[in-house]
Amino acid sequence: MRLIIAFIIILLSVIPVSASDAEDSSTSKIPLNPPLQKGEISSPPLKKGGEGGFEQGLSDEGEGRYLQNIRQLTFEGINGEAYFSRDMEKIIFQSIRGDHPYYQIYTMDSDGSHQALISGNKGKTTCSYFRPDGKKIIYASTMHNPPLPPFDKGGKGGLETAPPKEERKYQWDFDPDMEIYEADPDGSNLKRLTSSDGYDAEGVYSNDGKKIVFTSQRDGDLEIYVMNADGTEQRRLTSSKGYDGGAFFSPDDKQIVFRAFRDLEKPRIAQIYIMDTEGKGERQITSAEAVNWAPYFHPSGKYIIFASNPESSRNFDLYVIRPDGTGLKRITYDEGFDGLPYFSPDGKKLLWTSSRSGGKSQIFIADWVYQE
Ligand SMILES: [Ca+2]
Ligand SMILES: [Ca+2]
Repeated sequence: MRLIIAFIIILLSVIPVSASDAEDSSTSKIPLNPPLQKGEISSPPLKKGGEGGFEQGLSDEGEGRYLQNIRQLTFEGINGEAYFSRDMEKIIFQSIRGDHPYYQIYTMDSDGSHQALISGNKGKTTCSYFRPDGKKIIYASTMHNPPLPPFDKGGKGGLETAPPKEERKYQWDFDPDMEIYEADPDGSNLKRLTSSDGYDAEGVYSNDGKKIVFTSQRDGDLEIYVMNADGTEQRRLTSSKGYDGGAFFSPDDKQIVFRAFRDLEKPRIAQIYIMDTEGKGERQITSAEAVNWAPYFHPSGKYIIFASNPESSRNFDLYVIRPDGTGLKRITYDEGFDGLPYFSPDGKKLLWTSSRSGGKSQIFIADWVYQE
């Protein structure tokens, strides 16, 4: 799902990140298409709130139209991909912190308190999600065949398992040992739901809790699959070349919104698509030449929020668009990364991952005051 690991890998692998790239105006000024209405992008650039300003609920006038009372919920390590429980009491997310070299799954209260590791420290994990009844969670993990810890630069007995960076630069890294697990909300009672020869992750429940939509590479290409919530009846929904993933159900569970990197000639381009839950009736709803990804329906069903980087390969911001492809509006204006958005079940709050506080990505929450 919205898979921050995959995202980072995409950045490292298909988007050359270098100083010269950042300064290349030909790649940093890709216009949105259809073009934004002037009034929609004319708000002033973000004024930084100053050190720690986000705790004070400061936001710029552009963002302030839609996001109020912005607060940073995580401060330790690298954090991302956060989702509410249905009762909005809890948030589940992934983090690299402490002695854990890879992302692990944590929960916290919705005010950022009581942050707790629930995935242990075995292998890599990603893509966690609450079942709507709050009694179970899912996440993806390599725990059945965990990689050795990464090279310890301090020379304290760590093992070098990863090839040098240069060799990894253009490599897709979808760990074939990544499988989807179910657990109790405290991480106990683990049950493995997938066992395919290939990456399985990006799992989310339907709103009725009966299905899980997920991404798998079991058939060679990265495709979207659906299964019953107990792991039975796994079947494929997409069959186009390229990375189809990051799927979520619509509020009525009749549609699935996802993103796909389908243009193999232009690996920097991803688009948002909607299909029905049988994989039929697929239609593309974005068209900007950018990485349009991490889509999620507002609980009203009236619009979809997603992340895109039309101005610069490095600056992702949040946008909304209607399911018919109209009504594109920009939401965030920070110069850092803003992505992986997720609405609270009541539609009144937004969780997202941002590097706006400087440096590493963190989880942010705001009041969502958008009027469709
Ligand atoms: Ca595919
Ligand atoms: Ca941004």
